[in-house]
Amino acid sequence: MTTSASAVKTKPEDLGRVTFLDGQGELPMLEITTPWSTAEIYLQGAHVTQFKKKDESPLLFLSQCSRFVEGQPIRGGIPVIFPWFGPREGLGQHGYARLKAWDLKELTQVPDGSVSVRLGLPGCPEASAYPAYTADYIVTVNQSLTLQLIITNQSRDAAFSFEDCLHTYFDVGDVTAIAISGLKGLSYIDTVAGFVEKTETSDTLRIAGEVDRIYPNSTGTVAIFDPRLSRKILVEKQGSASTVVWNPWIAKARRMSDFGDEEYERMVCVESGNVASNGISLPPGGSSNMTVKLSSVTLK
Ligand code: TA6
Repeated sequence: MTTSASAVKTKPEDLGRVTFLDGQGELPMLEITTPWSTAEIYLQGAHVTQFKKKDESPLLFLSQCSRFVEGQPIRGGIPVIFPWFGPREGLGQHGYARLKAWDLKELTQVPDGSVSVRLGLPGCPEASAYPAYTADYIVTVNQSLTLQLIITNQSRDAAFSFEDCLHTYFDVGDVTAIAISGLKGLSYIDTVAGFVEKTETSDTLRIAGEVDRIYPNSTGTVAIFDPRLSRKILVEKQGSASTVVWNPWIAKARRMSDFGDEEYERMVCVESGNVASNGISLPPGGSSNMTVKLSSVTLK
């Protein structure tokens, strides 16, 4: 017997809930609760700072030393990197999208209990260096966390070239005990070794020092096996051609004032984007849609 959706009444307590509040540094944020999970999103940078499934430890790492100051990046969670990745002469690192307060455009309580939030990057002086564009970010919270970054070239006559990246910090039990799979056979730029190009030959990548690698043309799923937290994290994606893996290790951790000296032990960044040779050039009216799904399964 089939039951039409309209006949099935979702009980209010089974719907997801959104609470608006002042978070750290009095910055406005959304607290999202679903039947399976909780999440936090700051309007500053449209920054997801936490996602946690019930009966599991947080999926994302957030530094205890992070600043929560308008116009400054939050350290941890999922920084939205746009319209450029990495350092840019005379400009900040990783673009300006993560420094701006995004507009809340739409909140959706899905009958199945999921919650979806759509945010838009407002205009800003820095955008005058580019053709007219819009940047929309949709965060969907349920048993997993799905992120969608949609960039549209609103110009009638100019191409719009940019890089984008969801710079996700994952919480791990012990970074030296994790194994990262899904990168074997790919070439990568080893920025720690002077940006030389190498090939990933191992089945899994392990972290035993500073790692800062850009894997171009990397479109597949990456998995993080974490024996300490007895879980496997999956990073599945569409519309992303680059993967970046980063851990600052000891010396760089010490140099970062918004990052605890020992915090490198509890995090790894597996980032999904379109950077360097995978940068995007949109024709007038064109759109890009990068979708990244973050999920976890318990290791038996
Ligand atoms: O994604 C890796 C990386 O580019 C590293 O080189 C490191 O700089 C990291 O991003 C953090 O950058 P941030 O500007 O947030 O300190």
